Amino acid sequence: MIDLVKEKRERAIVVGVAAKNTTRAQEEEYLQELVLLADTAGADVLHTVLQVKDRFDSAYYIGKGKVEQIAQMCKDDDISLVIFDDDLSPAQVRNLEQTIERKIIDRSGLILDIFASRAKTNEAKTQVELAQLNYMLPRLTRMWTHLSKQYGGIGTKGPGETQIETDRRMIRERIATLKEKLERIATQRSTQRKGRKEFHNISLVGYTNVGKSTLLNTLSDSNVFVENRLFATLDPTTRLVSLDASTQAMLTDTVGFIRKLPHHLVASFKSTLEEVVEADILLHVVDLSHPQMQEQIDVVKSTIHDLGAAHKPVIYVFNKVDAVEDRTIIKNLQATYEPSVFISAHRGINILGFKEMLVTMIHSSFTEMTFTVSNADYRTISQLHDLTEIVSQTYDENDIIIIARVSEKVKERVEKIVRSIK
Ligand SMILES: Nc1nc2c(ncn2[C@@H]2O[C@H](COP(=O)(O)OP(=O)(O)OP(=O)(O)O)[C@@H](O)[C@H]2O)c(=O)[nH]1
Ligand SMILES: [Mg+2]
Repeated sequence: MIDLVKEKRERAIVVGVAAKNTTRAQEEEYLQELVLLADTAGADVLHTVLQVKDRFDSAYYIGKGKVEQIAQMCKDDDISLVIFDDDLSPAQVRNLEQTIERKIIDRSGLILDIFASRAKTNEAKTQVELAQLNYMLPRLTRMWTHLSKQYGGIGTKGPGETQIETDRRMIRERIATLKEKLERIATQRSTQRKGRKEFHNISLVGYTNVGKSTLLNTLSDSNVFVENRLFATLDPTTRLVSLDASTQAMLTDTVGFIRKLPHHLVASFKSTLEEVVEADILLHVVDLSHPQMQEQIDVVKSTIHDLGAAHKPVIYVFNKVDAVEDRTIIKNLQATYEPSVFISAHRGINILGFKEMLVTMIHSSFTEMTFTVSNADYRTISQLHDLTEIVSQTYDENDIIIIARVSEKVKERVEKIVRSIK
């Protein structure tokens, strides 16, 4: 894979259509996000083209007149790449390439490209390659291959030239191999997760760039990569976090969500995203200062729903409170989102209050139990210490009476231990 940072930056145009369900203002915001994505991928956007149209053109996505206008802009300004905000059909890509004679890429292709250049671990690389091959399969046209060779750069990384040139059967074989590999990795991951079972597992979820990794760093005093760019994090990171003197939890930071996340990517990242599904509590981190905050919340909620995790307890963590002046926003959000907390992960504002809220939520799932154990039964005593949170221990002649808080997670195991005492 090529490192984008060292590569020459491409010159690009972004194109969007405000069709029936989208207003012009909304599409303008979407295009701004697309410009950020392009920047992350290593392209400088010189022009933004927005067309208001009842529906998408089936042959060109935009009107033919606009296509010709873009072709001219490409010649005038030495543009190498044209990025479209919606997914294009293979036929649309072909038609656009023929008229514009530049590389054409859609939003999904661009996101896949960013993932390809950012993937570091074996698992992430495998997941991205699988998603890319699935995305490419219907788009394998001669023109596409020809153009990718001619221009290189964005949209041509990942599985590599040789695979693009091979026939579809070989790609399908490669897809099957990658799937098998991912299944093996998923098994390993689930074994690792079992090892963390007695801890409370908490997942950070949220739109990209809202401050999830910053929050993980603040809570765990660690140094996870943080950047003011989309998709800084791809691989899940887990840290043991102390919430108060007696409560610890495993906190997992994972990939951020975005609107129109390519479904191949979601499918490929299933094992990574399973971290979310397996968590006991979700922290839905929101960037309070973002103009599209509401839509970002909705995108994340629907992604959580798609992952089958909608039933999990959620705390809405409104971050970047330092960047917002209007306090009435906070009052309104408090009424709508419950439970919620307002913090600045970066500046460390209200982190203590947030930890208290988390501890309360964890403790609400605890039951207090009393155990009478023989003084000499070291094994049971030590097991209870490992699995529960001890409230008190009193001694009589032969026994210890232990009062402890037992979480739902370990209740079954503790009950089994108690049965073996009797
Ligand atoms: N003003 C302000 N900026 C913050 C705060 N927390 C994080 N940021 C900034 O927001 C940007 C994104 O932070 P990250 O922690 O990388 O966000 P993320 O959600 O992990 O992003 P991805 O991994 O890309 O999905 C960085 O520039 C942070 O410095 C905060 O409390 N206030
Ligand atoms: Mg991150």
